[in-house]
Amino acid sequence: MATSTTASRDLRQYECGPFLFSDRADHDWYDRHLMFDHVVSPERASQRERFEAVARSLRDLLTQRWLLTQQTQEQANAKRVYYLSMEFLIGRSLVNNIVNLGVEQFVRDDLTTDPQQDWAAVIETEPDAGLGNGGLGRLAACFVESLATLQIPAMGYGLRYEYGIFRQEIENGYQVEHPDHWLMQPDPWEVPRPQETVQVPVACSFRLENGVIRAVPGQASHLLGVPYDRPIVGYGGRTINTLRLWGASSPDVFDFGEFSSGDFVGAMLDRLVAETVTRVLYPDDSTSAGQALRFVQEYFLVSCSLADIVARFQRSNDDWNALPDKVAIQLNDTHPAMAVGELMRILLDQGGLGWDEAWDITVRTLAYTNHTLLPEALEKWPARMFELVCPRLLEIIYEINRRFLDGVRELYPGDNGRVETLSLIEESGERNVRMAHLAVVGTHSTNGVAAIHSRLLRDAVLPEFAELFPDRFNNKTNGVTPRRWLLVANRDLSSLITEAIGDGWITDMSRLRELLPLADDAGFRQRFREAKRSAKLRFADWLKATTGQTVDPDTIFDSQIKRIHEYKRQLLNVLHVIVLYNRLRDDPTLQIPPRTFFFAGKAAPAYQLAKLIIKLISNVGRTLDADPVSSGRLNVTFLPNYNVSLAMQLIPASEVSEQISTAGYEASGTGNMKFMMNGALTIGTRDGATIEMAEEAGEENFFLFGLTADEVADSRGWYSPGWHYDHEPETKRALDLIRDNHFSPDEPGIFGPILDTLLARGDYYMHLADLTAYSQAQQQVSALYADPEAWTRKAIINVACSGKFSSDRSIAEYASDIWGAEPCPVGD
Ligand code: 26W
Repeated sequence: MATSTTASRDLRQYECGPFLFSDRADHDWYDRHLMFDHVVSPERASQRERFEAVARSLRDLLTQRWLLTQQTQEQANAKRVYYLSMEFLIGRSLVNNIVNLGVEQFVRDDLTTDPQQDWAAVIETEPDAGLGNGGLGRLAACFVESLATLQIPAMGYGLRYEYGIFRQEIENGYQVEHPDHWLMQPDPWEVPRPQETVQVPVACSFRLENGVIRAVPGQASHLLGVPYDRPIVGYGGRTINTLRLWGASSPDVFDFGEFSSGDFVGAMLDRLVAETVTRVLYPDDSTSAGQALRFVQEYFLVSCSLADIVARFQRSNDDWNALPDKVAIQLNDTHPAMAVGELMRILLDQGGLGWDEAWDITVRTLAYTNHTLLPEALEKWPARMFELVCPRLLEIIYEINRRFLDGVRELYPGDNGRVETLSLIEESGERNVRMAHLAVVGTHSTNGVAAIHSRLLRDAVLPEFAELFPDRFNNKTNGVTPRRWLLVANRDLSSLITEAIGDGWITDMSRLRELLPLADDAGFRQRFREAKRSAKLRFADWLKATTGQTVDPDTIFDSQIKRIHEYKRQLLNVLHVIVLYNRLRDDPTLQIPPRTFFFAGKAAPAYQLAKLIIKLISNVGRTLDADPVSSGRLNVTFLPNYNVSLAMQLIPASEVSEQISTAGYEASGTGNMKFMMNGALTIGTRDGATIEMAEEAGEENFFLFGLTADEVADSRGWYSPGWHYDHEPETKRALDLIRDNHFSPDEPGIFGPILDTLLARGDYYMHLADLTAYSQAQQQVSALYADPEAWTRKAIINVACSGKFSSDRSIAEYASDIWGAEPCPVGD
């Protein structure tokens, strides 16, 4: 540890990027935080306290730059991008901020100098900010990082959930959910800004009845949105943008009347109820359950963010017509789509504009990204919820719809079917607002997240809208930030790359193509293998230390890590494992390269079948472990509590990446990209961005298999899983082994619902249709692995061709095609 007796260092000796160091910007920041923030003597401080002290020192270090960014952007009155998202799956921030600030050496020499300290353990005490479910939330986090790296004036807006995505434990093979109280200890990155609190009008009031909160009509009130700002450090530390998360509160701390009459609890109730709005993230990935609290959350995000955006705009502009030139608002899926109605409300009711002018401004300011084609995920909200909470928005939405449908009738006279299809309102049964329709009509851009997804969105899901607004539909293939997912996560590989081609790739991933010739260099291949080996060893150590699980680094590391969902087909993966197991049981001398199949992912708490799939994976793992014929040769490991930090450990260590969704159902995938840039080979279907990855690297460097999206759609009418069961002996034997309780001797029959889905209920996601092709592709994987030189060559080619999948590329495309936003460099 640095002590205050250490001679003051000349900071200019460090390459600290463009920092404005004050005279005292050295080690005693850390000492001071350690001692004074918690009033603890440094030698007795806990690892958590050490983490906080390092983090607070870094925040001190970046503060001036953060302020300078705000000043510069405001003075330039540059066009700003606002990214509205119900989810930001941030993960940990400490190491990423150190790296992006470029202050590693400074931290090592001046902050964390105590050789007695286990700094790796200190890093591990930072909780993952798990404010998201999966791909959509992680994409938002990668995007704000790229926006800052590209120096684009931008802000992320989200909710400050007190409880993030649940912590998953596995007990006897079953998922058990525990609350994730990540804010239990103060978060050193966030800056509360109570003075910038905004009011959110609500037309109802909330009551606690029998332990549940109910919205009751009448008695209009308002909620308060308190901003909590987090620095988003761009690589190089030049631009530091802001992620603003809203926490809900109520105007009155408590009712003094009730308080003095002795009803202490009643006096606190309003506040308790209000704070409930941002208490917990909905853990439902890809099904819209239609709960009232979720509706209020979405309204709350939109209302707070637009009030803030408009206030910022008005600080430097006085003409509403300039809004689309100064402000671009991106809606991350339909979750914030109420912004269409809310911006109209502001322009009409606050700005006093006429309808046509307000509408033109609204459409030109907003843009919408779709992230899924699953029908059950397309949001619809009952008109009665709008009525209750924000009736003015409903009025405006009805008026938007009336005008829109008048236009449709004019274009297609007499075509009532079309009018019904296009309407923003679903009239059959309960009246619902179709949020995707609202988003397409009320914005100037609708984009999908991979080429195939954008095509299906246009041609299969919303063809009538595409016909009306052909220019609005476009594609922006997803990307991931190479800083977190390669530079930080994989030190071995990233230093090898930098040694070979310099460090330009960190901000220009297309430069990775310079690695291509090295695929044919035996010396480089050797070093590449060593890097992978060391990542595998590191992962094994980390796993042992964190969960106690042991893994054998001499096996192939094969990973499928993502939310558990039928369309992602974790079941297909297990079925193949069972096929291999049967082969070994038939012939124990069979040569199969030993493999560890890693699974990790959370199931939505209400998604029973997904939870049963976790149980099957766990039980198969246990059975194979106990059977001498498979033990040590086929390992199946379910890693509990999948999160960003686990992904950062496992992806660099993985050799095979499983991307095996039913074609047409995975909008893009982003995990697939992370594996590719870390030198794993992909076994996958022609789905999402995997198609584009194979295009970049060449199909000969991929293991593609199975039905295409068109084939899946075409066979919907006649597909029969029973046929595969009857005609493919390995398929039959795998299913029979499950049915015969081989994997569930103590709980006979538990996997019945899985067999029913596959055989009795038509196998909607076509596992059996693809199982044979998948097994063959897996055989090619095994065969290639037996030839390390050929394997490594393909792995290097994959890394070299992964540049397209940087979120810098995605963001540059959004900026030029959708936002019309440009970098605003922050000077020294
Ligand atoms: C309202 C319930 C709900 C919640 C979340 C519906 C839908 C969602 C998301 C759209 C699910 C999601 O995360 N989609 C994923 O988005 C990623 C980023 O674009 C894609 O890479 C994934 O393919 C897509 O599944």
